[in-house]
Amino acid sequence: MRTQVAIIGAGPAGLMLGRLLQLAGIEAVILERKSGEYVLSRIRAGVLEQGTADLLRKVNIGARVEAEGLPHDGIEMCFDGDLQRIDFMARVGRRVTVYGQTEMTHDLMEARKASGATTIYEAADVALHDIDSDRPRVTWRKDGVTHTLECDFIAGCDGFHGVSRASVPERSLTLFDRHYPFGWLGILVDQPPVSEELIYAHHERGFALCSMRSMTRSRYYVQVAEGEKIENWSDQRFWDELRRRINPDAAERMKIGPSIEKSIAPLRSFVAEPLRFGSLFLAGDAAHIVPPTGAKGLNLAISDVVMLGDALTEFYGERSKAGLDAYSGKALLRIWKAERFSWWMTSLLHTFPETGAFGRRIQRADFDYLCGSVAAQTSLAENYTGLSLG
Ligand code: RFL
Ligand code: PHB
Repeated sequence: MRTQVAIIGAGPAGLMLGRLLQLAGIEAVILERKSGEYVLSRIRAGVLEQGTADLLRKVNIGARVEAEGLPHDGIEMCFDGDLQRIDFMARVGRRVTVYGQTEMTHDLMEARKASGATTIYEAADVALHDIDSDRPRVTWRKDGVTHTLECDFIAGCDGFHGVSRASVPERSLTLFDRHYPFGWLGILVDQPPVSEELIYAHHERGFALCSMRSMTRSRYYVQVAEGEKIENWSDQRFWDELRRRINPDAAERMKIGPSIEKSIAPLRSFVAEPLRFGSLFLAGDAAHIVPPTGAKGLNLAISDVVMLGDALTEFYGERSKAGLDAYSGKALLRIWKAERFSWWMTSLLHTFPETGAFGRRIQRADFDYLCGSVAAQTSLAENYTGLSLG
C-alpha cells in the first residue's frame, strides 16, 4: 500500500490534518490503535478558541458546532469567593465556543467516513521505519496480518504515549518537562450548569472549575493531591468540596446529581523539540502537553496541524520544501506561548504544597492586579480566545 502522507493517530490532530489534506487534494491514510468508539468515549477538552471554531466552518463541518456549540463572551475568575468577570468581547472582540472534544472528533470522523478516505482503526504494533530517509514506511498488524504503508511523509499525531516521538533517536530530541504535584478530579453530570459562563476558582483548599457541555450537562473539576484515588471520592464528597471552593452564590444555586463519568487527570507541562526528524513531523500531544487550566491542549493540536497542513500543501503544490523546513520553528513559537499561558493560569489558581504564605499573597496580588487592570484582562482575553497563527 502507498500514500502521500501517513498519519498516526485519529485524535483531533490526526483527523483535522486528514481533513485539511483531503481538501488540498493530498492523499493520506490514518492509522489508529484503538476503535472509533473508544476514541469517542474519552471525555476531554470542552472549549474551542475562536480560530478552532472558525476552522470547523472553513473545512465544511461547521453545521453542528454552529447549532449546538455555546458561544461564550467571557469567563468568571473567582479568588477566595471574590468574583471578576473577564469580558472577552469587550477586551479583544473575540469569543470562545463550548463544544466537547468528543463532538468535534465525531464531526471529523463522520466527514472522513463520508469522503471514503482510508482510516484503519485497531491497528496494532504500529512501527515507523526509515524516518531519516525520504522513503519512510509504516507497518502494523491487524487480524493477525502484518501490513506495510509506503509514504512520502509521516505525521505523528498519536498523543503523549504514542509511537512517533518514541521513534526519534533520543539524542535528536530535547525534552522540557514540568510536573505539578496535583491532578484534576472531573465529573460529568446531567444537570444544568451553575452559571452561564465558566467559573475558574482559587481557594485555599485548592482549585475548582465549573464548566459545561450543554445547557443540560455540566462538567466540574476540583484539584486533588497527587496519587489521590478515585474510590475515595463519592459524588457527595465531590459536591461538598466543589461548593466550598467557589463563590457562595454559585454554591447555593448549584444543581447536583449522580455523576455519569468521574476520572482523575494528572497535570504536566511538556515540550519536545524539534518537531521534525527527517520525514517525520510531530503535532499535538505527541509533541507537547499543557495543564488544562488554560483550555489550550486541543486548540494547540489544531493550530499545529493547520501549520503542518499548509506546509504539506505548499510542498505538493509548488514542490517547495521551505514550509516543511520552517514548520518546527514556527509551530514552537506558538506552542511556547500557550505553554506560558497555561503555566500562568495554573500557577495563579492552584494551591501548591510548597508555596507557603508568601506564595499565596503573590497569587492574591496577581488576582487583584487582574481585577484592576484592563491591560491584564486584555492579555488574559487575548491568550484564552487564542493567539494568531503567525
Ligand atoms: P490525542 O487526542 O491523544 O489523540 C492521539 C490518538 O493517537 C492514538 N494512538 C495511536 N495510534 C496508533 N498507534 C499508536 N502507537 C498510538 N498511540 C496512540 C490514540 O489512541 C489517540 O486516538 O492527541 P491529539 O490529537 O494531539 O489531541 C490533543 C488533545 O486530545 C489534548 O490536548 C486534550 O484533550 C488535552 N486535555 C484537555 N485539554 C483541554 O484543553 N481541556 C481539558 O479539559 C482536557 N482534558 C485532556 C483532558 C487530556 C487528557 N489525557 C491526555 C489523558 C483530559 C485528559 C484525561
Ligand atoms: C472542560 O469543559 O472540560 C474544560 C473547560 C475549560 C478548561 C478545562 C476543561 O480550562
